[in-house]
Amino acid sequence: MNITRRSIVSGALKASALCAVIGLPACTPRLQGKFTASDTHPSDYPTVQAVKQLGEKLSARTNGRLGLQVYSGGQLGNERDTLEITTFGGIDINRVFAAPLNSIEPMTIPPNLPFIFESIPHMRRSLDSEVGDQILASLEPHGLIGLCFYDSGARSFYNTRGPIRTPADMDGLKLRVPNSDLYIAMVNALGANAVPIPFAEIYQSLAQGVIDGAENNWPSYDSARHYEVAGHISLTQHLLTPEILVMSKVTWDGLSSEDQLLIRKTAKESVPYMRELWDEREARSRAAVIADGAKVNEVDQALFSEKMLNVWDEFIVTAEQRDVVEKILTMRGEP
Ligand code: GTR
Repeated sequence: MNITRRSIVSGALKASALCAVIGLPACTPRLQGKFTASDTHPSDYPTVQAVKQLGEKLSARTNGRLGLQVYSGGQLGNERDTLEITTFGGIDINRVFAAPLNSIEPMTIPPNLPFIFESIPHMRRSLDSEVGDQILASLEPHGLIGLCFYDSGARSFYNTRGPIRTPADMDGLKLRVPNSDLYIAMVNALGANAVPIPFAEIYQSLAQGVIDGAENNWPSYDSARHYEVAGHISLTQHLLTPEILVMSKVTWDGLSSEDQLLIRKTAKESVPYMRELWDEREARSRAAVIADGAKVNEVDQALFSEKMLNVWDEFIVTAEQRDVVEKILTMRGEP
């Protein structure tokens, strides 16, 4: 469906007004017909590399008519703010973690449930199935076109104080979580105090003692240098939640159906490439932080899941969410 010039302009206007209000450098004018793409990670991170390659492919396939200008390192703002700007059309493409979408669309809750995926292959085959398409499609009424999922590995807790072996070791710890009520409930259920702050503020908050710890995957722990200030990482691996690549519906509606198809297809094609980059980077980051002195300890996951599983009932409330959760659970145990 094509949308009128006026609605594109009004989308852009709303976006720039919003940027001005929240003081973001976003809403950059589109450079030489290129879409703007946002990512909180630095340019060598697998998500950014995958989106860059997606842009190159789009450009090659359209003789340079389509392309991407990737703003990495959180240049356009934190994920919550950039998502809002994306819905207004001020940013065209946004690679975000699935958690900040929780408050926008309840169908993004299932892949954020603790311990729902039993392994990386289980997570990948669930998101590659119709379940993944159902979750991606659920974003459209919110002004976002879900293009694909990227890997984000396993998230574990790390902190400045010492090894976490049982939930009792988390008692009273101030732990940073992404902006999602589910994450707040999950961490509070373990006896810690959840503190939602943007990703870019974690390092400083750890260094200043505003928080005692956080949770994330090996590449983020490494690349944002959190291991320098929170040197104990405890392998709870409580989440295998993915990243999501979204496009602004304002931008999308201004494209021909051929271009829409090309973008969807090229985005899906970038997934295996991203996974290759991810697997390599995860191993490299793990080795690097250990070599730099991070102390790693294993945990008995059952002690953590026992406390965290109650959040499933609290956050899975609609029939559609239940359907997705059931489908994911039936995909367990396959090779
Ligand atoms: C990372 C994810 C980021 C960001 C971050 C967080 O794993 O790639 O997009 O959301 O986690 O914890 O906020």
